Amino acid sequence: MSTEILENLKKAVMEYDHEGAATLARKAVEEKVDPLEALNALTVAVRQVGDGFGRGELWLPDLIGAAETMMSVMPILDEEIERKGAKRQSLGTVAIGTVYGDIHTIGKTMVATLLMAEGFTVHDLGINVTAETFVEAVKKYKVDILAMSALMTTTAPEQRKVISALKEKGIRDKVKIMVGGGGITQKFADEIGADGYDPTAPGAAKLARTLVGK
Ligand code: B12
Repeated sequence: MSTEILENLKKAVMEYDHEGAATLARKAVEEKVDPLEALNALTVAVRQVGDGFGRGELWLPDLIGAAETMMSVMPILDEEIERKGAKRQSLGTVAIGTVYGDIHTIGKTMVATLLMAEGFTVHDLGINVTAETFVEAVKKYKVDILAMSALMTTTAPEQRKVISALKEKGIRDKVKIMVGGGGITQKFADEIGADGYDPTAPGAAKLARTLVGK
């Protein structure tokens, strides 16, 4: 049954069927399907559309349709994930955002949700976040971990810029930095001097625990 729901969820995203996807997401919650698996199914679907776009077989409206469908159902699954992870002591404070010039929000929001579910206090700075805003957030919220997402080869270098800005302000060593997003690799993370990288949202939550030693 759960496999059928997940397959139908994928199909709904690929067909931009908002209502169908919402109904299936609610059904998944009711039938106790692991919300992480459901999120994963949505991710697979949106990536398939992205691959089609990359090959020139699909168009920007296809990308937008799939992304909007996924985003419209994420709150249903997020609520369930947060409910499951509720009532824990905070493991630390995280500020997260998608870097300047980049408006991709889905992966960043997934990571934010899973960090919350893991037990972190999370300040989501949103998308298109400038280096200055990241630096301000580190100071303002006294964050333990700064998490940055970048989806494009053109915006990945922004992560290096943020690390340089933190160094200039003399606060680089006060915070752990983790990076991710479709445009990032372990090699790149090492090159820019990040403390950690992971290609998945569940992996990001585990990495965050390691970074704060918990
Ligand atoms: C959906 C989408 C869009 C949507 C975004 C909607 C939204 N509100 O987010 C829209 C249609 C708006 C869009 C626009 C554009 N897009 Co776009 N988009 C995508 C697509 C299909 C999926 C992205 C996504 O949401 N993936 C699902 C999430 C869950 O994956 P993720 O973000 O990678 O996150 C996962 C991990 O990376 C990790 N993670 C994420 N963040 C972090 C952070 C940390 C700290 C850690 C540890 C882990 C982590 O956890 C997540 C879950 O496992 C990708 C294709 C792809 N294969 O990714 C193209 C893609 C990223 N886009 C691309 C392009 C070119 C564009 C546009 C320039 C198109 C255009 N011509 O206008 C614009 C750019 C706009 C801008 N300035 O940002 C290219 C980038 C190419 C490149 N390598 O540079 C891609 C790869 C498509 C392609 N194959 O060509 N896009």
